[in-house]
Amino acid sequence: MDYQEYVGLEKNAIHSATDIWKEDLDRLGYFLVPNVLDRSTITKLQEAVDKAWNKQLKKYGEPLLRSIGDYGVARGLMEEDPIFFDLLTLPLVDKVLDFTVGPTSILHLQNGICLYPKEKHNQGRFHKDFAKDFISDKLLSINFFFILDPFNQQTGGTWIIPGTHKNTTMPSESFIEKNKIQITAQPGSILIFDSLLWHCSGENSTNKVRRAINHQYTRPFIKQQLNYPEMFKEKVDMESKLAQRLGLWAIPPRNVDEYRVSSPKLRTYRAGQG
Ligand SMILES: O=C(O)CCC(=O)C(=O)O
Repeated sequence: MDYQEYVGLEKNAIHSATDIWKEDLDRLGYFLVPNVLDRSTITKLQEAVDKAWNKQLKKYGEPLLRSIGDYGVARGLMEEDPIFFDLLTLPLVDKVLDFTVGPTSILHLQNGICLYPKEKHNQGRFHKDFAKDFISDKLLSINFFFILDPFNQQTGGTWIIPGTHKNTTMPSESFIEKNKIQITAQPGSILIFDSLLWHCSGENSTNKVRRAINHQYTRPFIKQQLNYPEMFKEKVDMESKLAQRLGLWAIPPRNVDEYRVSSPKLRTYRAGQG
């Protein structure tokens, strides 16, 4: 490609596939990684999401879930099936977290999204998952959206508005209409996006459910959507990477005794977590 060069204007050099992801994430606010999960894992996850959602639908009831905008969202998935723990320790997730939010990132949420045919989903309105009125000079929060069914115009692939992670103001309706794009992707792909990016689910005009699993990771000083340390402290090895990702290394000391331990290394909010 031919273009003009200017004194003092640096070119963004690409040396690897990761550099392409970094540039896309910075300029557009997202990138898509195809073929991360194999067919048998996808099938197991589809079944596990269905089971978790149907159990929660029965437990909490449709009227409540609809009234709080939670219809079609299965929460606390790791309580429902241990298969969901595996998604936290995938090498790709580690790799991307290392160069984005950082190696001490913790899970903020893990939700199964079931987009039913012709249903108006609460996530169907444009929103940010990290809806703050400021922009940090370091990335604070990132999403990994695991795609379990085909994403296209008919099934209601996610709509995103590239570049909107850069502004604190909401885009206008005309900007949205002109610039929104719909993600098309195969099951097993992961849509990775800056949590400040405006996005929403599409409309499912097929006769089948469209499933996905949303994960959000933040720097460890940001509160989680659910108290994962409390939920899983008995279930995971405290010294494992999984424990760190669940926030078990970033718990504020409960009292002065827990703060005044003989070394910061012994604190429940461990040294070096940031
Ligand atoms: O279902 C989708 O396509 C988007 C879901 C979403 O916006 C969310 O979980 O925050």
